[in-house]
Formats: sequence, structure tokens, C-alpha cells
Amino acid sequence: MARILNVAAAQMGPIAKDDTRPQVVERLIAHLREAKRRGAELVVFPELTLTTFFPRWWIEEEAALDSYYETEMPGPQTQPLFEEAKRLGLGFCLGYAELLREGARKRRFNTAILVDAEGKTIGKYRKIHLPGHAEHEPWRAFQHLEKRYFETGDLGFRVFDAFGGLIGMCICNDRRWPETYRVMGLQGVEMVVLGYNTPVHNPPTPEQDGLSWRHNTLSLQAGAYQNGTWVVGVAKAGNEEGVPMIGGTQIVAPSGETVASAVTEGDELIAASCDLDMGRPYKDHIFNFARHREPDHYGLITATKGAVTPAQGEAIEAAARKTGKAVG
Ligand code: CDT
Repeated sequence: MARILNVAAAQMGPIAKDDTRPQVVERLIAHLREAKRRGAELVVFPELTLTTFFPRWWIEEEAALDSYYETEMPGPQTQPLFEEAKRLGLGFCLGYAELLREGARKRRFNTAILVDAEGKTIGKYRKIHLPGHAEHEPWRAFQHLEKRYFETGDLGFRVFDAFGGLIGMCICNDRRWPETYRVMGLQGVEMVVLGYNTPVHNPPTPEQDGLSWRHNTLSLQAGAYQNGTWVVGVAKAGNEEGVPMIGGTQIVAPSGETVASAVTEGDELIAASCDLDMGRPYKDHIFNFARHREPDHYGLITATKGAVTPAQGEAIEAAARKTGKAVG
């Protein structure tokens, strides 16, 4: 019998700086109700769903910065979302800015959680690939200060036994990196869910602006196919505080084919019935990892962060082969 997971991708239109949490949560609840009407079991919301994409601004006042983060989840303002999802019997994935206090130290993460149909948080992911910069760069039309406002995630790329399958999470820029999917692929992931905020314009590389949509789809489809997994990518889209952001929300099958996609840049829900066994033939044959991967030759992947010269590469790989680092 096919293992079907009915998933909904809940694209959000822009969220203004002055929009309140209750206003946003009301929009999320509207998505939940529409998802229920469409037979969904799991609803995926974007990255940093609860506020405008604040890393576009240089924010000096700490209280102003803190106002974009959640110190508890659910908190008083997000509780209605959890309650409505539970009432409807829906699970969801929600991205938000997380603020932790460890004694006097504040820790900040770009986080996503997986919540089951009973309202219980069963998985957490903290964004690992943080794009942008850490200092004010006034020459840019807008900032991208994720490297200032968040720490690198410390939870790894975990895969959760949930919704009748193996579900993984990542966030926005993570989707562009093959390592993200492969680490989850090596844990048998069957569906990767992710949200994103992607400005059309990236100030250092304006010549690529016209390719922003293509690079999104290319990354989602490659990650799906190369790991035999479903991938659900969900945008916060449209013109947000004067910054145009791509839509392109889509559900990608393990074949690498997009089976449902959003057509607007506003609040729009798309859904698909996903057979979690559809990845099986990919995992068993062309991407049978145990049979065909050659980790002895992938030493550079973990031995170096940046590119090295070919001569250095050869030396590092030779050293890794000698110590027999790969397992399995
Ligand atoms: N939110 C996020 O990660 N956005 C990035 C923008 C890249 S340009 C600095 C992305 O990869 O879509």
C-alpha cells in the first residue's frame, strides 16, 4: 500500500514591519483552514514566518532587535496557531527567530520546528548556512545581516520519524548546498521541508537577479532527485518593505519534477499527495548509497571549508585516505 503524506505549502505574501504577531497568526490560521479543506496533514510555513525579514536592516538598538525574536514557542501570541492546528488535526513546520537566554548571554538562532497533529513539537532545526554579512555595508540597497543576527545552528541536520515517514528540515540558504540534502539523505530522508526569504536582488551579484527563480527551482529539484526525496520549498514572497522577494513555492517529487507550484507572490496555499515510497527506486538503484558512494574520495568535503589549490587538494585527499577516515 502506498504511504501517502498530504502536504501543503503555505506561501506568505509580504509582512510589513508594523504588522503585529496576532495579524500574522491570523493569516497562518487561514492557511491551516484552507489546508484542512484540501485534505492536508502537514502544513509548511516559510522561514522567519512571524515577522518581516528584519536582517535587511542594520539595527543598533537591542530592544528593537529583540522584538523580532520569540523567547518561547508557543508563546501567548503563537498559542492560537498551535490550538487551531490541533483542533484541525494538522501538523506543521514553522520558521521563526529564536532567542535563548543562558545566564547573562543571549543566543539567537534562525529556527524551524516540526509540530505533530497533537500540538507537540517533535523536531527542531537551527539554520546552519547563514548567508550575508556581519557588519554594516551601507553601499548595499539593503542589508543581509544573518551573520550578525544569528549563530550557526548547533543541532545538525536531523531526520525525524513523523507523519508516517522520515522528515527533515532545513532553512532557505541551506537549500542551495548539496551537503544539506546529502546528510539527510544518508539518514534515509523521505521529505525535506524548508522555508525561505529570497530577495530577487543580491547586491554583490546584480547580474544574477534574473536567475533568482531558476536557482531556487534548480536547487530544490537537484536536492530531491539526488537523494530520492520529496522537497517542499515555501517562500515569503512579494514586495516586503520595498524589497522584492521571489515566490516559487513548490513541491518537488523524488524524480526531481515539480508537482505543484504557486502562481502568485501573495498568501497562497498549494498541496500535493506525496507517496513517500516514490523515492525507493532512486534509493535502491541509481542513488544506492551503500553500493555506489565512494567516501574515500570525498575527503575534501569535510577536510576544508574553502577551496584549495589542486596540489593542496591532492595532499589532503591522500592524507585522508591514509587515516581511513570514511566509515561504512
Ligand atoms: N534567507 C536567506 O537565506 N536568503 C538567501 C539570500 C541569499 S543572498 C544573501 C538565500 O539563499 O535565498
